[in-house]
Amino acid sequence: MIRSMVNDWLRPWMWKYRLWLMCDIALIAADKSAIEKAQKIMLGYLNKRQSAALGILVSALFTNEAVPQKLLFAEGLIHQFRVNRRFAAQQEMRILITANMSAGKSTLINALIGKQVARTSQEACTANLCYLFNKPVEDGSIYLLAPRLNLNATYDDLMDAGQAGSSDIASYFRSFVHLDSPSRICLIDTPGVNSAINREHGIRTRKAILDEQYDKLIYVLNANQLGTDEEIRYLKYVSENVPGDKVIFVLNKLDNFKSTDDSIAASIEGVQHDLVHLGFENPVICPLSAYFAFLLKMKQNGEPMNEDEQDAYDYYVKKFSRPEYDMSTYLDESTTPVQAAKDERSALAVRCGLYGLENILYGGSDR
Ligand SMILES: Nc1nc2c(ncn2[C@@H]2O[C@H](COP(=O)(O)OP(=O)(O)OP(=O)(O)O)[C@@H](O)[C@H]2O)c(=O)[nH]1
Ligand SMILES: [Mg+2]
Repeated sequence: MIRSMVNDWLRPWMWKYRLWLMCDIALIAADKSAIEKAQKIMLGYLNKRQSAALGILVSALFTNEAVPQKLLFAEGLIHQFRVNRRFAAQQEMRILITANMSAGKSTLINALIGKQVARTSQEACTANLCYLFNKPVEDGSIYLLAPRLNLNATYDDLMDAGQAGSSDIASYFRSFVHLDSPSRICLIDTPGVNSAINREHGIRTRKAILDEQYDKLIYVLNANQLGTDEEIRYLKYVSENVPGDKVIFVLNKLDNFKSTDDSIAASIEGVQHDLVHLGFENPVICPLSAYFAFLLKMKQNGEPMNEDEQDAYDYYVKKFSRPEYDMSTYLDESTTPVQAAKDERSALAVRCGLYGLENILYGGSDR
């Protein structure tokens, strides 16, 4: 491409084009040695003054200093290259999410990402592993990386890919926790382990627990269905095969609790007691409503909602304004947000438990 463009004597091009081309090459290649190789090829066609300008551009890509005045026309591209480079240099944090069927794994993933990317439903469940990667910037599109590359995947594309086999998706993660720069994160969605109809699901997930590389494992417990034999069997499996300090428990669907019949505090205490009994020494338990958290992110980002979602949202806003539904009060002190929430939605994110969980996952605590 360089040769065909630079070596075109019939089409004298403006000096800016040459430098834009270099920026494009840098953004695509990303790798320093490939960029230097491209620079070397280009130098073969340039005079001294032009070569110097190209050199200034290439060094501007690899510093964090202010973009030189002469290169301001390409500032956006240079800035993007720097952001991508910083992002790529980070260590990726991998988080595997597991549970029995319908505990809310996929809903939780959608809540963490702030978009409907994972299949959620009562009937059609997650059948294969799905890897979801954070992107360095919000560019408004969701990438499907595998099984087939699609740089603007629709909801249907994502669902079809998930049915066909394991899939790789990349999307910007819209987090409530403020970070100076986005982190490299990979969430791994897994099939529910206790499907009687699809025994394969449980086998796939158990294998993933053993074979996948991950820094944290989120175990989702359905608060409306605690202590089943299947749950206890699987908890034992996790406690025997995963180091305890990697595991974070999410006690989900607490929005279904009725203050007259159920006590969130007592539930957490019971779960804590049982987990210790099953071999988890000092379990971290995050109470949550993943569904409300998901709706809240949709609202926060101005995504359209259907009538049912809007009704559910209004109902939860009211319910979670009551003190006993403030999930942050049940969290360990080290994980509660330090700063007061700056607006109503952030306050709700704290109360529904999402903020506390994001804080534990992405920073803000020692865990
Ligand atoms: N009320 C309520 N419902 C929830 C919550 N989280 C998930 N659900 C519902 O529970 C059902 C199952 O949720 P999913 O997210 O698909 O569960 P899953 O664990 O991914 O299920 P499998 O992939 O089949 O194992 C869906 O109907 C969700 O809407 C929650 O916090 N509150
Ligand atoms: Mg699922």
